[in-house]
Amino acid sequence: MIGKKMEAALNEQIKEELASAYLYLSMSAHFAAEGWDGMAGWMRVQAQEEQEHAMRLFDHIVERGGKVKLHALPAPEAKWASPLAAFQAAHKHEQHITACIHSLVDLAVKEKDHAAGAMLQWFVTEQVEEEDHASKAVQLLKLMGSEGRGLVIADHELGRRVAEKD
Ligand code: OFO
Repeated sequence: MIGKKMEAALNEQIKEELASAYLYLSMSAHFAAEGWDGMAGWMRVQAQEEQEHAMRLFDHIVERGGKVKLHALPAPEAKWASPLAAFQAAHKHEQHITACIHSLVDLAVKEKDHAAGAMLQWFVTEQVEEEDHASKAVQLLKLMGSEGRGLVIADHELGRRVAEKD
């Protein structure tokens, strides 16, 4: 049986993951409207992964006899000054999510909740990848420049991203 504190904290994290999905969907919509199909696709794959993250937490709560409580999601931003600005925002967002996951691991230790601790280790590893993906995209956009041919090539390159299986 999951403890009340951990249940509440994981419910909060479900909200964070779904808010991440919402943010990346908004970025996808923004890029699609601007004609950057590759970057729109990258963000769409990312949004899909975030929903899967939320469901991992959802299932953990249910499997341990807890109750999932869904919270209201804030409306995400809808416009970014440039592709680089959007990917920098994505990278910053992932750093925030990493901090959330680390706090949850600390709580699992404090509460002696070994089951949650084990489940959360997957997220610790995943966040290394999440930050790396966003940071590599930022690096690519910086290298290729903010306009013209360079950006077209970067868009094509980022569009090659496909959903990963864990
Ligand atoms: Fe769920 O990792 Fe990104 O936010």
